[in-house]
Amino acid sequence: MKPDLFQAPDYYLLDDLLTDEHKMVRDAAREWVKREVSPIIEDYAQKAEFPNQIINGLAEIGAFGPYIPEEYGGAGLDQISYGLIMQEIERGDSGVRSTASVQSSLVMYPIWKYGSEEQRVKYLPKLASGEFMGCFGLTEPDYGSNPGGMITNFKDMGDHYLLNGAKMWISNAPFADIAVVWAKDEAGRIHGLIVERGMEGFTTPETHNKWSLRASATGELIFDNVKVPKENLLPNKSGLGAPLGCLDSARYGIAWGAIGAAMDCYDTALRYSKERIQFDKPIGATQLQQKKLAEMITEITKAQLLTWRLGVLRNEGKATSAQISMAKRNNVDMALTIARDARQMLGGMGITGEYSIMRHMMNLESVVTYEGTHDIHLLITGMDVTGFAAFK
Ligand code: TGC
Ligand code: FAD
Repeated sequence: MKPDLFQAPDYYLLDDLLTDEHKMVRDAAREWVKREVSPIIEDYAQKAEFPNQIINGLAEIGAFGPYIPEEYGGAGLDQISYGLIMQEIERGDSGVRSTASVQSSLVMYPIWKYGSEEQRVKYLPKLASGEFMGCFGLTEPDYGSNPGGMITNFKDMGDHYLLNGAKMWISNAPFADIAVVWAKDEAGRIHGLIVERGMEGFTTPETHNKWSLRASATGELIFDNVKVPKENLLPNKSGLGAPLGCLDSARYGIAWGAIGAAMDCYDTALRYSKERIQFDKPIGATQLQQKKLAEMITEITKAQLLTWRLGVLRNEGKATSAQISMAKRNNVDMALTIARDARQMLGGMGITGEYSIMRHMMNLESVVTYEGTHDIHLLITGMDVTGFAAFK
């Protein structure tokens, strides 16, 4: 793979909107990605392997629980710093950002928000340091966009719960030490349970042959009469709103992350367009290639503004789920369009692992699907503005 020459586009001088702390956190993540992720990620994606050796580094740049209070081992940062870290990591690879998103927003967040004090103290510091890795089980084979229909369930056996069912498409599952699993009680109400690797009847087979997110490990969670201790139930929130609340935090991170992938594709295509000569002039001097670049930088700038504003609203506790949904949908769609155009601009070279673009493009096909598909997010905005839930 070519050396990482990334230069971040900032067309509207948005750095002026960031505090010194934001820039420090962002620059540390950017440097780490250049040093530790860019040189190895293409090989790991080609091998379809998660690079375990980057776990400590992810913890050191604050990617595990950026906004979790320091008393629980988190970085205690604000929402814009969290977003900037996700942007930089996904600039390297969406699969690496997936690992960080799941750990922070789908495992640490529910334990922090819905867990008991004992659960927070037991799990959060180990998750923040990367000593424990976690995964989040919501999706099932027959219930993806409609998780409320889930059939995974648990029964109260007096001194423990008995968990049965299966989850599918679970990021980090093959190596996770713990899983935050969403399951129905006997009354049909959804609760979160912390299931630990090693519990009898709990297995995590890996999902193979993905063309997307190849550097991220994906698997199933199978529960065959798993005895879960009663103290592992998250006591402070139940109902579908509990897992969906975690998704708000993760979708917000993805909205920033997608900008990172888009920036990398734009920057690569811009550089290539100045160097690649056809018909005796750089392809960047042709109108059609300039149109692509002009549209890319315009869309990246709009997404940066949207996301920065959303971060301010999140910091003020005012962002709605529908606003987060809009940013996730818009920015991933934007990044996917840019990746496809940038790939074309590199001609044949665009399909090789010499450049990051094809990998980003294939990764984004998962990002546009997980955490709510593009169409489900359109319907969430549609419901928000009309009051009618068209997916029912
Ligand atoms: P609905 O009746 O609308 O809502 C049920 C309850 O949930 C509340 N709620 C939310 N709460 C917090 N945050 C949100 N975003 C919320 N959205 C809804 C709602 O107020 C209600 O509460 P209550 O108290 O009235 O009961 O639910 P529905 O069944 O009609 O479904 C709504 C729909 C379709 C929008 C929802 O199910 C949905 O978002 N579906 C998409 C599923 C999804 O995103 N799955 C993601 C799985 S995790 C994943 O992909 C991780 S990938 C990670 C990685 O690798 O990076
Ligand atoms: P379906 O729900 O079957 O949807 C199929 C199509 O139908 C989509 O285009 C959808 O938009 C459309 N559709 C569905 N309902 C409607 C409707 N009412 N109106 C119009 N169109 C509709 N899940 C987890 O719980 N944890 C994870 O860590 C996780 N990681 C993932 C990692 C990867 C690589 C992938 C690919 C997925 C991951 N997921 C995870 C699952 C992901 O959230 C689901 O794939 C996603 O929510 C969509 O569900 P589905 O695949 O079952 O598609």
